[in-house]
Amino acid sequence: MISFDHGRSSRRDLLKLLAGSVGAFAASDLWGAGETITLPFENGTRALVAYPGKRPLIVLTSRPPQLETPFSVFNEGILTPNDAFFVRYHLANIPTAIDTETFRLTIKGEVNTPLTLTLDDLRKNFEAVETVAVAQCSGNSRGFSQPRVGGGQLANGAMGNARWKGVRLKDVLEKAGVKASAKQVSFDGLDTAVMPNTPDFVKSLGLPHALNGEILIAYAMNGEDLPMLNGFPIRLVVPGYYSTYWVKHLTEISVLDKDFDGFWVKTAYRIPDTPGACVPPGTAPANTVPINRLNVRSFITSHENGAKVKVGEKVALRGIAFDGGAGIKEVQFSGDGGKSWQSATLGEDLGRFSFREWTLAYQPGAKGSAEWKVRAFNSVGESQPTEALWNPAGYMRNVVEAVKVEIA
Ligand SMILES: Nc1nc2c(c(=O)[nH]1)N[C@H]1C(S)=C(S)[C@@H](COP(=O)(O)O)O[C@H]1N2
Ligand SMILES: [Mo]
Repeated sequence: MISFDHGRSSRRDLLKLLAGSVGAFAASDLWGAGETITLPFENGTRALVAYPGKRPLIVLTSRPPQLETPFSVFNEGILTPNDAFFVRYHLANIPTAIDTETFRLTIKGEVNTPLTLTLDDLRKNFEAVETVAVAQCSGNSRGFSQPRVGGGQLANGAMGNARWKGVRLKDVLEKAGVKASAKQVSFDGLDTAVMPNTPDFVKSLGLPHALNGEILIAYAMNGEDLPMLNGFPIRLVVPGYYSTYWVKHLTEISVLDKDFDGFWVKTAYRIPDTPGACVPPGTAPANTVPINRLNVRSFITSHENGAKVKVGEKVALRGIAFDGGAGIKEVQFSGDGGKSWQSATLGEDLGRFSFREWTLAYQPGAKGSAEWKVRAFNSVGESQPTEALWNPAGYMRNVVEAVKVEIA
């Protein structure tokens, strides 16, 4: 047995263990650990705890683990380090040990040849491909919703950008031979619910999407095995789509001859079927659709609320922008709360699904409090709203953000 040790992973390890069983982290232990962080909304105080393979992250819940990335991490680089990548689960029975010899991925349903693949089969019999892509939880930034909404009260750290390596879902489905009757494809991971009546976490995609060649069955993240908490040994990567579809510990793919009607697609993770996926605050939508593509977002990462800068000195501003795959075309900065805007310089292009770095040398003109804002535009002209849009689940927040700074 080999204990799970971040960064020292090896494909030859027969059994991966999540060292120091996650179940052993009781809420009292978390608070006992001492270190906390306060997110900028009511009831925003959280413990910072280092789970196995992770540096101290913001604990939203401990069973199952839901960990948010401290925002300062996004200023470290354009790829989010594996040990800082956020963690989200729905069901408490999560895998903490995986035998890589006996692990299997099955492909069944409306296919000519059902497949049962080992991890070696995936690595040896299919072309390896890499994509840099942002995983963002549908509820990222939900804690800022006004009026407040139910669900995990997240600040802006339920997102991350990684270089994913694996095989194309398309290639695997084509090897199985998709029948003409196929309509949708569903994806199940190893985690299970505690109570028998809790629906298993299963997600689905339409067949054309599943076959578009962009979706990966990923076995590596930033050049290493996936961290256990991010889906070891394989997960789905659906570039441009909210990470609710990125099923972790993927073990079963079913090709269906009808629309999937499981709870996590039919009932949960739905957005108002309106432009901007919003409704008047406090109201319910008449019609909903499954959440899908990321909208445009941008952030200042070099400065956080309360930062102090000197008048007359050039400030090195830096941040990130991303969208659902059209690609970021322009980022603009405002030093005066949104009255005037200037273009920032875009950094290296790691592909249309990645964070895009932006930088700007900016010289504040006058002393006093200032509101710095940033907004992005993608290649099809979409941008961000100046006032926050609202929906009952607090999904898809992408308002133009403001950072309050003091210029002395
Ligand atoms: N097996 C499994 N996969 C899952 C989930 C889950 O609960 N179980 N949650 C999904 C949701 S809602 C999100 S936001 C992402 C989070 O991915 P991460 O934990 O690697 O950050 O995983 C997705 N895949
Ligand atoms: Mo999510």
